[in-house]
Amino acid sequence: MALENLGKALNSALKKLARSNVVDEAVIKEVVRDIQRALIMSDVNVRLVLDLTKRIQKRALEEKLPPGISRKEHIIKIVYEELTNFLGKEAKSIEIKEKPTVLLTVGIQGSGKTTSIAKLARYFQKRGYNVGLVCTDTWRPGAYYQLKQLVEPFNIEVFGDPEEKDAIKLAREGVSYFKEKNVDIIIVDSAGRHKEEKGLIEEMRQISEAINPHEVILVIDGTIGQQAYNQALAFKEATPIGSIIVTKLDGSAKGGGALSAVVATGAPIKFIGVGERVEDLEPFDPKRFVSRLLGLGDIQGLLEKFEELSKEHEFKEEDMEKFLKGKFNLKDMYAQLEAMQKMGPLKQILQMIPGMGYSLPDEFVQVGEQRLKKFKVIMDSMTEEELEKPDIINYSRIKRIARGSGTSVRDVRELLQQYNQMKKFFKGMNKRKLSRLAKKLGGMNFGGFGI
Ligand SMILES: Nc1nc2c(ncn2[C@@H]2O[C@H](COP(=O)(O)OP(=O)(O)O)[C@@H](O)[C@H]2O)c(=O)[nH]1
Ligand SMILES: [Mg+2]
Repeated sequence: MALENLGKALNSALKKLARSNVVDEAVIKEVVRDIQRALIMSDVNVRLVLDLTKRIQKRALEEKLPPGISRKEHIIKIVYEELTNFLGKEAKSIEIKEKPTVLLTVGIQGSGKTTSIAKLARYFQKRGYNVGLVCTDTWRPGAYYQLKQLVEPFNIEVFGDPEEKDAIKLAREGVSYFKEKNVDIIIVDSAGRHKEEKGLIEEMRQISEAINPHEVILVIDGTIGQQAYNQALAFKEATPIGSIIVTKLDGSAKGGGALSAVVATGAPIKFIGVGERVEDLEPFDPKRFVSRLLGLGDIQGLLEKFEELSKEHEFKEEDMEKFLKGKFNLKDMYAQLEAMQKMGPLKQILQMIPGMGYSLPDEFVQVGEQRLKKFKVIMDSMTEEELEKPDIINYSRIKRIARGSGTSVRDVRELLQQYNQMKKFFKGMNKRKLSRLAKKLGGMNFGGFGI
C-alpha cells in the first residue's frame, strides 16, 4: 500500500514523541511539523493540513491531562482523534431497505466503476443478498464481458447487450429484468465517457430519471489526489442521496489527499478500493483507517476479515478462539494459512493487529504458495497424533517424516518452526495487552474479545 508511506511517516512522528524524555513545547511543535510534512507529501490540501495541525498543537499544549494518562499518551490520543474527525468521524454504510434496492454507479471512465461494482456485488452476496448487475456501458465493446468475467466465479448474473447502443434503454430493461427475477439488489454500471464533472452529472441525471435509483454511487480514482474535491463537490450538489467509493488506494501516494478532499466536501465515503481483485473492497471507517495508518492496529478490522472467512466456511469462530489462546495444532495452522492465502497478503491482515505496526518480519508473513504446498506434503506423512500434538515430534520422528514425504529434515523443521513462531505470536497478543491498548485509545471498539 502506498498509503503505507503516509502511515510510516505519521508513525515515526509518534515514535519520536515516544522516545523523547521530556515532552515540552519544542517537542510538540516538532511532532506537529512532522505530521504536517507527512500529510502534504501525500497531497493533502495545504490549508486543510494547517487547520488540522493547528488544532492538534493547540489541544496538545492547552488541554489538561486526564488523571492517570501520560502527556505522551494524551498527544497520541489527540492526533488519533483529530485525524479521525478529519476523515469523517463515523463510518457510513449503504442501506438496503427495500426489495429490490437499486444502486446506480457513476464516475469518469477508468475510475474503477466496473471493478467496484463487481466488488460491491460480492460484498452484498456474502451478506446474504441476491444481486443482479446491469451493464449500460455502450461505449466500450468489452465492458459487458469485463463485468461478466469479474463476477462469473460467484454466479452473479449480469444483464447487458453488447450490440445495443442506447444506454438508457439498457438501464430500464435491466432493472425490470431483475425486478421480475425478484433479486434483493440491482446495481447499474454506467459508461462515464466524459472528461469532467459536468458531463458526469448530466449522465447521472439521465439514467437516474430512467430508473429512479435508491442511491447513486460516485466512484473516484484515488490517484488524482486533492483534485477529487471538485468531482465530489459537483456530485454532492447534484444529488442528496449520494455515496462515494474512492479506488486505487493501494497504489497511490496521493490517497490521503483524495480521501481528505472528498471528506472536506461533506460527501460520505462508504467504501474504498484497495486492489484489483474482487475482494479488495473495504467499508470506510475513519476510526479504523486512522488507527491502522498510525500503526495502532485494528482489531475490529481483523475480526471482520475473520468473520468473512468463517462465512465461507473456511475459518470458524471456534478456530479463532483456538488461535488467540495459542491452542492450535498443525492441521489448524495449515487451514488458516490456506485461508489467508485466499484472503490476500497475510501481511495486510497482520498489520491490523495492535502493536504489530509495520515491524513484522517478512519471512514470517510470506508463506508463499510453494511453501504451503511443501507443508501439505510433509503433513501428509505425519500421523494423526503428530498433527494434533506437534510437540511430540522428536528428531527420529522428523527423520521418518522427511523420508516419507520425500523432503529433508530441514524442511520438516521449517514447518515446525513456523508452527512454533505462530504459537508464540498469538500468545503474545493476550487479553491484557489488548485491554491496555483499548484503554489508551478510549472510545475504540474492541468488541468480541470481552475486554
Ligand atoms: N490497483 C487498483 N486498481 C484498480 C482498483 N479499482 C479499479 N482498478 C483498475 O483500474 C482500471 C479501470 O477500472 P474499471 O473498473 O474498468 O474502470 P471504469 O472505466 O470506471 O469502469 C482497471 O484496470 C482496474 O483493474 C483498485 O482499487 N486498485
Ligand atoms: Mg467500466
